[in-house]
Amino acid sequence: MEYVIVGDERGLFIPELSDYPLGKRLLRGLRLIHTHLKEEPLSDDDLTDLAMLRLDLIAALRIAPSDAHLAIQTASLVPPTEAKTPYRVDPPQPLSRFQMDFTAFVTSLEASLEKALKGAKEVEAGEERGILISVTKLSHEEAVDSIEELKELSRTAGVAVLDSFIQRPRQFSPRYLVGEGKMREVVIRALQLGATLLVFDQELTPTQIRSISEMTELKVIDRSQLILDIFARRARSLDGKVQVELAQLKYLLPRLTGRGVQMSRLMGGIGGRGPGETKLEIDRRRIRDRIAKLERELAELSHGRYQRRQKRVKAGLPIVSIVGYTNAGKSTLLNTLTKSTVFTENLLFATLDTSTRRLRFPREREVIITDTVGFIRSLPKSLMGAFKATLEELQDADLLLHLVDCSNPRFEEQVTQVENILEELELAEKPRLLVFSKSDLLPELKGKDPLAFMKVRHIARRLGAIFISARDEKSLEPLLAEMERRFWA
Ligand SMILES: Nc1nc2c(ncn2[C@@H]2O[C@H](COP(=O)(O)OP(=O)(O)OP(=O)(O)O)[C@@H](O)[C@H]2O)c(=O)[nH]1
Ligand SMILES: [Mg+2]
Repeated sequence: MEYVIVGDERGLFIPELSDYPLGKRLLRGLRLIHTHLKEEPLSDDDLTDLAMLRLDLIAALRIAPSDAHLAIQTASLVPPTEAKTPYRVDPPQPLSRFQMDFTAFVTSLEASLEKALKGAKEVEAGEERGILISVTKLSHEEAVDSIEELKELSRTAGVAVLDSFIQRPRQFSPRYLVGEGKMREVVIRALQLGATLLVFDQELTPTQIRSISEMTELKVIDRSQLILDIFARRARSLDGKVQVELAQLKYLLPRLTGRGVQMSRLMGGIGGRGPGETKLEIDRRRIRDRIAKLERELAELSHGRYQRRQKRVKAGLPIVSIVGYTNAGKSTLLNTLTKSTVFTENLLFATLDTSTRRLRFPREREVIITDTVGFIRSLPKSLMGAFKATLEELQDADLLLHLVDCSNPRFEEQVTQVENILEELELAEKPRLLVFSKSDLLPELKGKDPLAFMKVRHIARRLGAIFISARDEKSLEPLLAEMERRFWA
């Protein structure tokens, strides 16, 4: 007997079961046995508790007022493949005849739940398992696009995606974004699939984070936190680290409720990264102090950055900056152009720090070329603020190369997003060259989806884009010729 709970005729209040954390286990390790006074069967609330708390078993003892006999009714969870509902409800029977070898029962239930999971998705040990949720008024197509990108972000952050839901409610709920019933459904499904994490495609308000985390022990994060988490993993330079920690703390501050559990869940980020375990106990004031300190550090760092910029400007060489959506191939282009080895990867946000190289043209001509952090839709405001310093370098550019991965099915939307962000950064007036890269993938696209291929060609012509393949030096000639023409013709 672990807990004795006294309820009233309306129901029970089940305490936080923090001694029995679910973590990656599929069942709680607890049975709930309770009384029903009016001979009523297991209620919807009972079954919701069973599913939300992942109890091993729920039982109602029914006292019939007419006679003194006790009846018992039990219900337990079932593997997701077996039925529509996540549970099985047994018929009531007299307690005197009730027999159950519970150990055998729960062992076999656990085994069948495990088995159903294994069949569904290979997940590496230790990996976070996420359910993605988009609650939006966008069209279905746009919502799918956005959640596809969220999948990419999850992959980059090392989260295995188990399932995704798109909800398009007529009205947003201020508490849960969707209605409470729907939210419960999603949580139950998540638990059924053995998820450890809910990832929302929309930015959650502090209230929403709080009420959703109160409903479930699953970690709850949103798109912005996911991006911040990726940045935190990838920051290498001191500059980058300071900027990311600053953005994380600023994001966190209004979302702290003062409750230890929640705070640790928020601070933990994915797999407990983020600002770090040791800081879990710090309160708001200390976070504010930390923010102030980081801001001072950043100001000092920006002095160094300013001097480097001055040097570059003084050199009097034209400055070309490569901008574009994340994963467009910006770093690859810089590498091929200047035979360098900036880190590239087929994941989002491979680059966080600016790299600068010299690019030689014939006749002793030179330009300075810089590669920087990629853009993405719904870039968190706090991150944008934090990276203002890095992005400021774009102000010095004489020419922006807007690089587009034209093999990406969402390239058109990505062009628009980049244009919008450039506008926000007040860079819309800068001379620009639109460059469609990864053109080596187009023949394959033409075979697979001729219509999509024609669309790429059509849009490139309409916008006056130059085709290149950043991996293939030869293909860069038209681009180099155009740059020469812009600077020296
Ligand atoms: N097929 C093909 N792949 C490319 C080309 N250019 C880049 N890639 C690949 O695309 C992926 C992303 O390249 P990166 O150069 O890291 O892209 P980026 O724009 O710097 O990305 P972030 O720094 O993450 O914003 C890598 O796997 C590259 O190898 C190309 O022209 N053709
Ligand atoms: Mg890069």
